[in-house]
Amino acid sequence: MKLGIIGLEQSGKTTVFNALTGASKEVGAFGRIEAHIAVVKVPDERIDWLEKLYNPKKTVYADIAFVDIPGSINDSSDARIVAAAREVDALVFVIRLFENPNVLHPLGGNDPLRDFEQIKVGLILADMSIAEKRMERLKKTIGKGAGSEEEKLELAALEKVMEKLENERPVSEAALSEREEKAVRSFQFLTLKPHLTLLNASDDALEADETAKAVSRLPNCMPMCANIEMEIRALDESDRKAFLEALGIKELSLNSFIRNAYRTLGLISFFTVGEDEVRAWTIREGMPAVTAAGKIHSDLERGFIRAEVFSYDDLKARGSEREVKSAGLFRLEGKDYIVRDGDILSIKFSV
Ligand SMILES: Nc1nc2c(ncn2[C@@H]2O[C@H](COP(=O)(O)OP(=O)(O)OP(=O)(O)O)[C@@H](O)[C@H]2O)c(=O)[nH]1
Ligand SMILES: [Mg+2]
Repeated sequence: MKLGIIGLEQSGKTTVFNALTGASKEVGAFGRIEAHIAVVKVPDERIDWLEKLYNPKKTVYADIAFVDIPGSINDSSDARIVAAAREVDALVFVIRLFENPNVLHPLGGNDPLRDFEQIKVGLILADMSIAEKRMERLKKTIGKGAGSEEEKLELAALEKVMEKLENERPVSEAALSEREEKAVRSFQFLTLKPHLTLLNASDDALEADETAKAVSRLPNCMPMCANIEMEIRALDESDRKAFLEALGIKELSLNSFIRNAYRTLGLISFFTVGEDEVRAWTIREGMPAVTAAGKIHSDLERGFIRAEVFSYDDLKARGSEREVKSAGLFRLEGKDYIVRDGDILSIKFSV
């Protein structure tokens, strides 16, 4: 899972990136167009427990890659910004609510709802520009009588997409058929991506009414105080606790952010276990076993025979695989079985 951090200029994107990942990229580097990437492990008590049970050579947690996309997504003059945003699975809007007289707000002053709308406009314009260019080419080809059936389908899909965008609506509302959706998938429209919002507030404003009001009006939003968290992340583990306590902060935002992201993006984890490796895999809810198998290796998807499944909860309650089996809680499932959160899978395949 790759999350792209976007927003207006100087809203604290790089600060949020450092705070969440523990990186130490330069902040306040206005005008520097360089994306950063960092991977964080997704904490999961279930993996901790499985590790103790199986004592594997290797334990692998699920991970999330954060991409810090510099500048403003509304700055269509820089194609690199939009290109970086296209490559992620979901977007994190960073919206400024911190007070800092030394940092100019590009739109004059703090107004989270306005900034949120502004970011959405930026995404819509970026998508329109892509769709327009492609439609022009397709129309030329088809006009000459040279268009294939696929190209005609693609054009029809893009017309649906454009109709939404022109009405300032996201591509996600275009109600494309499965074939149409496939025909335009490669454009990676930004307004098709799910998004979360992080409100970057001053440390004394986390509990303020203004903050609570903004959080309640923005979708999938949580507040954080990015520059304090960034400083705390940079401390030794032992100093960290004392600082958090002194500031009255329960925990750093990363864990609750991840929980929020899993919920909002409809993500779940399944596990593979054994003496060699205990590992968590993140997938979207509703994924059939055969596709989930493909996350592990493409051969497992191609040569899928069946999945052997039991649940983490049953294993934890019974204490061993043998007990799970003798209780009849061990199942054989086919390709179409919808994988559930906490399933422990073993894929039988032949290629
Ligand atoms: N007081 C205060 N200042 C902050 C906070 N977050 C960021 N800043 C300051 O705002 C400025 C911009 O922060 P960055 O994290 O570089 O912002 P950005 O969105 O990455 O900026 P660009 O990538 O250049 O668009 C820096 O001077 C930060 O120190 C905050 O929570 N409180
Ligand atoms: Mg930055």
